Amino acid sequence: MRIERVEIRHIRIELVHPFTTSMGTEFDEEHIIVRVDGEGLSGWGEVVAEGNPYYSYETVQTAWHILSDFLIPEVLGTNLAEPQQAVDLWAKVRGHRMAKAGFEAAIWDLLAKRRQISLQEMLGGSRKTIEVGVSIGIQPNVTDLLKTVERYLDEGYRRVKIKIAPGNDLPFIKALRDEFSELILQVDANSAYTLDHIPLLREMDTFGLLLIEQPLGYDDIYEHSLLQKQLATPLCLDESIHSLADTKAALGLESCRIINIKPGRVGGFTEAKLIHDYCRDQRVAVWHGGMLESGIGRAGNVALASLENFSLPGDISASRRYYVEDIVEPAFEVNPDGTMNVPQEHGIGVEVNQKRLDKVTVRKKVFKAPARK
Ligand code: OSB
Ligand code: MG
Repeated sequence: MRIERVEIRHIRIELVHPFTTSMGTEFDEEHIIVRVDGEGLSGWGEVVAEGNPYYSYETVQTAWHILSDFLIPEVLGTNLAEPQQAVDLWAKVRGHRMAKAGFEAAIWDLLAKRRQISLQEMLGGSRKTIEVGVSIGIQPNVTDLLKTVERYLDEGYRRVKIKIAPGNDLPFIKALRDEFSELILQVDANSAYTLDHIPLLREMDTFGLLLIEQPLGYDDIYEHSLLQKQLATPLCLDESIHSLADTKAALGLESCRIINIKPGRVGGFTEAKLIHDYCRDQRVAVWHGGMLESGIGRAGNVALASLENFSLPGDISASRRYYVEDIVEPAFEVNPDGTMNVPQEHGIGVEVNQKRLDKVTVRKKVFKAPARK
């Protein structure tokens, strides 16, 4: 299929609740929406780089630059039959994995629509529903946290992740354990601790947590291996894992026992699948992380999370947990049993609401292939 046109939009959507982590507080989310057109069909993807370089070095600005000046020119006007061809075309671009992933996702959607199959089928997933959880930001106090968790449990979520940081950890975890003894609970530090915190982390080890996510340096693999030896709770790496190679290093060094897969962080569905398959063969559990995506990115996450080895609930929540209005229809919902349905229509399986997309668009750029000679 010839790639005729690519459109990128910088979007900004207001969050329903501010989201506080060890990296700061977000009130809205900035991402890039990629639309790829060919043969009268449109494919959609979302670049999850944020407005600031606090989670990743990539930002909306760097991704805009890399897409405009390197990735789009490489692909525009070429004939693509497989996403792998696009991956190969921009392999010479080092890093900038979020920029690549959002573009690759749009190409997957476009090619799935041409084949008249769902993105789920094209990725190799089969489950009709996936288990989902909710990621809760640092709350002002224990009372607020308990209320927030209770509300999400009422909505059906079966697994809760709370963000932690030094000074905002043990009392919150203890209060949740006292109140909800059976709760499937995990914590995410976003690199807020060091090896000096080992005594504190060993205390955290006593609360029956499912996992502790990225306690140490955002690019570290070695020190996590030292920490893992001292804890019974599995560590899970997020920020440190950018590729299959990082995954092999982390598992080889026993730096973690669980891997968080986010297609944006690892450069797209193609690399995500390699990591998924490697972990499956090593009998290591993976789960699907989240980047507060709009429905466009969420649709891709849901399809990917339907692969067999995503055996733990993902950070994939209902549209309304994030945004007042999603930019896709239907919005994503969580079922009373804590699962989410995997769209079965062609491609991402949800429709983009153009009016709502226009409303959240900050700027837009269109690239057209030269006319065929
Ligand atoms: O560390 O998993 C993270 C959101 C933005 C950046 C990093 C992270 C997160 C989340 C949100 O935890 C998960 C979600 O999308 O529900
Ligand atoms: Mg994380």
